[in-house]
Amino acid sequence: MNLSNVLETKCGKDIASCTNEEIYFGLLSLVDELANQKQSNKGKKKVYYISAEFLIGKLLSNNLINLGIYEEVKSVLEENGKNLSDVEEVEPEPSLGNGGLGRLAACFLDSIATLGLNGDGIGLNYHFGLFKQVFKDKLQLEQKNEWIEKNSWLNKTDVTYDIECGGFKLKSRLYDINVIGYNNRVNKLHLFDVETIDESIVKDGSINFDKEDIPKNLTLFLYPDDSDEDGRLLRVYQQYFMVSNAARLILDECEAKGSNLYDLYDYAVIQINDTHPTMVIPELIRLLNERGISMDDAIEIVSKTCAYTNHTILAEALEKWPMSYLEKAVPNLIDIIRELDKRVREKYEDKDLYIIDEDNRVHMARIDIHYCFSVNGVASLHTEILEKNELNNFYEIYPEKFNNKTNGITFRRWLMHCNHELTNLIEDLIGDGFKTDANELEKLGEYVDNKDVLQKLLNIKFDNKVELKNYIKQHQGIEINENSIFDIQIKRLHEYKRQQMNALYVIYKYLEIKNGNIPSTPITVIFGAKAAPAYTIAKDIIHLILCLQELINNDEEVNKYLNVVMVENYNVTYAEKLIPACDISEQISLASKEASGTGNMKFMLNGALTLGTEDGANVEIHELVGDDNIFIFGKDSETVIKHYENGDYESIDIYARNPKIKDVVDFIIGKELMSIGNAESLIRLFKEIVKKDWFMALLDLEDYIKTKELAFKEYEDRENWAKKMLINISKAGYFSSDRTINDYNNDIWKL
Ligand code: 26Y
Repeated sequence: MNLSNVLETKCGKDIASCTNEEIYFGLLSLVDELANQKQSNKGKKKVYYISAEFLIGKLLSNNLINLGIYEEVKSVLEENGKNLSDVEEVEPEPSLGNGGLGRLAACFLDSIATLGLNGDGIGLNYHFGLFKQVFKDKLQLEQKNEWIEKNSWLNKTDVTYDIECGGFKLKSRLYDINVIGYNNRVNKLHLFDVETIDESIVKDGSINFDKEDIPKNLTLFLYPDDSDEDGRLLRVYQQYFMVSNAARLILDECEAKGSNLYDLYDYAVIQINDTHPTMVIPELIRLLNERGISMDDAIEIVSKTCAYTNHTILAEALEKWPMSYLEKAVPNLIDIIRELDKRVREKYEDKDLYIIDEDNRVHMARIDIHYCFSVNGVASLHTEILEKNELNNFYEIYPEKFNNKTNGITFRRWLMHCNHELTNLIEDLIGDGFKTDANELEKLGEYVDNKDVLQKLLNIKFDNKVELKNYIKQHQGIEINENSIFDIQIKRLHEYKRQQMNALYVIYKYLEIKNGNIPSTPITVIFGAKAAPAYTIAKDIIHLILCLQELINNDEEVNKYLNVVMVENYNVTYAEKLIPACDISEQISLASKEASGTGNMKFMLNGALTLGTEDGANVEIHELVGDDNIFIFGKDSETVIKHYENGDYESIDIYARNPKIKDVVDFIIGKELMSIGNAESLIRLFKEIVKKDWFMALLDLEDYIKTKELAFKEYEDRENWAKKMLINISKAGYFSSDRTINDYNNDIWKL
């Protein structure tokens, strides 16, 4: 293929005279054509990964990489005076996810296709997806995120279903996105939409709409604000719409391949991503009943087909729907849910195992655990906590169902695409085998004493910092110092992730500098996070960070040594710029609360050192790199769990007893911040920390400050630091999602 000619034909004129937008659409059509040549839906058994989120990120460059034509496209464009990264800017980022769970689903799809496995994703086609974050007056505003218009990766299919919810029928429509494996097959991401959707009911610059008009609003947003009853009810409708379509599609595909439905599990395995798709269980049972299969048989068939992944132990994230909601939204499922509950009650006395509790709420995770053949956690500590604590009563009765699958990330996006320089260096040193077998990164270990290689690593990090600096300048007008230490915390905003503790460190450092204790190397603390629209304290934390940003960056005495930046509208695209530029990766959740984390893996792979607690996959990173190549602090999960059990943690004691901590916390309501910030918000946050501190930021603050200072000190020895970077990269192979998917396949899916 002569790429230059093909592309000119696609664009309808010579490349040099095309706009970036014309080139983008030309490339898009070229990619789709190449993908369709590869299309393969072969293999008797298929995994269906059902998820409310698929945080896939921009697709152009990744698809070019996976098709093996990235370099060629890049040089053809260069020959014509065009730049691939300018073309990339044209593509809007699909807004189909919110955080780790959605990004994990996207990495998994990449690995499933790359390993040549038969597996599709199923989800919803949210028109405005997760909101776009804008900062105004140092507060987060939410706006609708219009991504579909310029994103033609979505292919309209002729698949439609009639879905019956409480009160009305909905006509669905399936859209597909090709999932192109690296040098391998093409699978599908199936996204269902409702035909009657009406984007015009959302006013410009807002995310408000008439929540009651389900046929018009069903797929407008991801997790619409659920602070009111209508919002919560809408979520139930969304979930049912997603799984009812999924169930029909799965049954149709399996029947077409020759299944008599009694052998469904020989044709399909359904991975339920958290509890959001749980209703697929009763819905499948219902559809099998409709097709003449008895209740006993249907339950058995479905239980042999479905597997559940748990992503959290946070009580508030474990979904429990009031029966009254389900009666309203999904009347067709009520009898079946009651039947599933009845069978549990007949067998067990322990009320905590019941699906319907005393308050008439339906515990979704309990449906999964009783009626799936596999229950997995997402990091070894997380699975251990599920087995020993959170789900211990279930583990006692179903020990054989429980298993661990430590999360992973796709190295195509999180190394080859986002960090070309590092990828090239690695390839020069150890060849390109690591691209398909991530464990080969271990070979880098040979170079720990090679000064030339270590210097190259530092140079690449520096170049990436310059790139990030330019990107931030261009997008937010903020100037940062490429010669400073880049300390980065990017993840959803949540108290358990403890961005507030990092903010308290910033205050500590500010006060130190004011007192004349100047750091040897300047420090730039970077945050990126969206807060759920109704999560008040999370928004207060954003406000605090934005106040600190203004105060510190404008203070001539301090800003030479310390800067704070909260990037606006943090998303996958931003992560791809931030991660390669990072020196210190902040993974500071309260031990036991972060199921795994996957950002931690991305940073490690790109040569950042982790500053973290013994939580989630940090524990496994620590084991792999050893004490010398990570900065671990804070109380461990056992201690934390005991505090919760005994109810004996009082943040006010720490505040009152430790004058340094008191000074730092008091600063939140001191004159400097109160004069530039919103008093109500700052006072509320102050009180929360002093009086409640549910996620124990003050418990670990002292150790955090000490350990962070140590990390900054070690940064000064550049060569030694580069060694640590190299060791981190060389040990990252375990966190390839190819490894994770192989484990899922060997233990659960058996494709
Ligand atoms: C109930 C509803 C509002 C809800 C919406 C989104 C509940 C949970 C979520 C998202 C959860 C999530 O992203 N969990 C993360 O999953 C990652 C992949 O397993 C983990 O690495 C990460 O620790 C966990 O917080």
